[in-house]
Parts: sequence; structure tokens; C-alpha cells
Amino acid sequence: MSFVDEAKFYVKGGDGGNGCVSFRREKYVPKGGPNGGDGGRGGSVYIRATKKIQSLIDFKYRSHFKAGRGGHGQGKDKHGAKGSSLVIEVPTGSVIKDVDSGQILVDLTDEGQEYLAAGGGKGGLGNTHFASGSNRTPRIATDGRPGAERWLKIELKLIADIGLVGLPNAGKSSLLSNLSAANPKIGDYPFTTLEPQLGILRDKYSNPYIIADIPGLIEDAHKGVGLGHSFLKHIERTSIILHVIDISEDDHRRNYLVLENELKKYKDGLSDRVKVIALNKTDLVDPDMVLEIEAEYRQSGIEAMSVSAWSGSGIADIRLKFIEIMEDLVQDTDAPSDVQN
Ligand SMILES: Nc1nc2c(ncn2[C@@H]2O[C@H](COP(=O)(O)OP(=O)(O)OP(=O)(O)O)[C@@H](O)[C@H]2O)c(=O)[nH]1
Ligand SMILES: [Mg+2]
Repeated sequence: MSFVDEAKFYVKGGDGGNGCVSFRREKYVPKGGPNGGDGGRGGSVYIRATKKIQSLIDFKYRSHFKAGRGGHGQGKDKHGAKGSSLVIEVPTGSVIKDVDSGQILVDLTDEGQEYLAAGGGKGGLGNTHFASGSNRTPRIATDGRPGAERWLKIELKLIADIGLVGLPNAGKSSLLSNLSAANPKIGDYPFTTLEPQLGILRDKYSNPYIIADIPGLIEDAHKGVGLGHSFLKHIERTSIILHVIDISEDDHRRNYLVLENELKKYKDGLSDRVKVIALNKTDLVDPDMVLEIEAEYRQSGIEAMSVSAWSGSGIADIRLKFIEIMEDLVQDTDAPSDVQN
């Protein structure tokens, strides 16, 4: 499932430097000609797409971006220095809009793609440009032009990283509310969740991972039973699937198989995604039994973690597990491009 993260920011190109009025001073030459240099052009602000950045979090800390102004011209035909340009790196996939008109200015789909967000102002002309036959000592120079400025809006479509699936009442929404700041509806009846819900889990660097909670699935959901299985499209592209099981239910082992079968029926690939099983509601089960159940799953090579969305036990471990998996995945996707470079 995707949702849009957005931020507003201000860009300003550097002002151009002013042209200079100056005359040559030479011994024995009473009236030297003009030698005022031109002002330098202001620097520009560019926006560049990069895969190194995945979120708009940087815009929380900085919303004003100004390029350097051009230097003023000086005597002896010295031109002002160019202002330094500025490049704002944003995640590939960002869309830049003009705040006032709402119009899309650019869709930064490609790695390294650049957009001129605010051009620098032209430098002013020094007085050498104004000399003529009738005016050999021009006292005119022009000022630099101001750099362009505007407010922009950046939007980034995010795809959920972690998808929660399970039978109705398993505790998916309860887990979402524990793992993120989201506040989904929780109820002791099936099909409390009718629409996908999103939450953001943050690691210690504030990197966001998006969790999607979807309505419960029941046996034969693929045939349209219950709410059907079309909600699975929202988690089709997540990196991790968290399968939530209520282990206080007598037939939790069967429930596990029922749900896995529904995942497979939706799409073969879904059942072999990185999967973590949350054995939920441990507070309702004898602790020795919890260990036994956990061991059973692990023996079959399944990553099973005991939690209680009610008491909060095991939540910290599950959060760490997600972050560990996500970091590994990011490193894996980074590796090939490092080799190419
Ligand atoms: N005792 C106990 N109750 C829990 C736990 N987790 C969830 N519950 C309860 O189980 C019920 C269902 O929780 P939800 O989070 O709404 O379950 P869900 O999987 O989102 O359900 P649907 O949206 O209907 O698919 C609620 O009454 C919760 O309070 C737990 O760890 N322990
Ligand atoms: Mg729910």
C-alpha cells in the first residue's frame, strides 16, 4: 500500500553581484578609461534525485535553501566571483510541485536526475560596457538581478515495508498500535478493521518504516468469503509480512495453515516473502506452553516471535527484528550498485 509523505520548502537563487564604476589611474594619464568589472552571477539551487535517501525527514530540520550571491565587480576589470550553487538531494521518486499553483514541476523518477529549482540572478554590468564616443567616462554600472525564489512542495509516494496479515481478531490492529503511533480501531469481534490502516515505525536514526494493517482474512477468502482477499494487494509489495496468530485459540495450528493457504491462493510469491510469525496473546497462555509453541514453529524453520499486544511483552523484540531485516534488505539492494560504480 502506498501513501504520500510531503514537505514544503523555500528555495532562493543567489542575487547577482553589482557591476562596478571605476577608471584607470595611471601616472601621466589624467583621465583613464573605464575599468569597472561585471558582477558575478548568483548561484542556483538544484534538486537532485538519489536512492541514498529514502525519506523526507531532512526537510523537518531544514526548510530554507539559498544559493550564494555573486561577488560585486571591482576596478581593474575584475569581475565578481560566481555565487556557489546548492544541490538538495531528495529520494528518487519524489514529485516537486509549486506551492502556489499546485502544479507538478517535475517528477524525479531517475537516479541522478536534476531540476533547476531557483536560478541565480545575472551579474550587473561594469561601466566599461557603457563607454562610447560621446561618453568616455561613463559613471553608469548596473546592479545584479535578484535570484529566483519560490516555495516548493515535495511529495514522496511510500510503499509499506511491513504488512500485517491474520485471521480476524488475531490482534493485528493491536500490534500496529503498539509498534507505531497509529491509533486504529480495535474490537473483540471479527472484522473490526474494514480499511487498510498505516503506522510508522522509526529506528533510532528516525528512519521510517511503514506498517500496513489490513482487514482479517478467513478460510476461502480467495472465493470471496468474509471480506474477500483483495486487500492483499496493499501488502503485495511490502518487504516483510507479519503473520499474526492468536495462540490462545485451540486450533491455532490449523489457523496458521488456513492463512498461509490463503496467501498462496492470492499469489504464489506472497507466501515466500520474508515472513515473521507473531504468536500473539501470550498473556492468555501458560508460559511453558508459549515456549513449546514457539519451539515448534522454529523447528520448522519459521521465524516465530511470542508477543502480547495486551501487555506489551515481546513488542520491543519484534520492533528490533523488523529494523534488522529492513537494514539487511537495504544493504543487499545497495551492494550491486556499489560494484558498478
Ligand atoms: N488478552 C489479549 N487480548 C488481545 C491481545 N491482542 C489483541 N487482543 C484483543 O483481541 C481483540 C482483537 O484485536 P484486534 O487488534 O482488533 O484484532 P485484529 O486482528 O485487528 O482484528 P480484525 O480487524 O477484526 O481482523 C481485541 O479485543 C483486543 O483487545 C493480546 O495480546 N492479549
Ligand atoms: Mg484490525
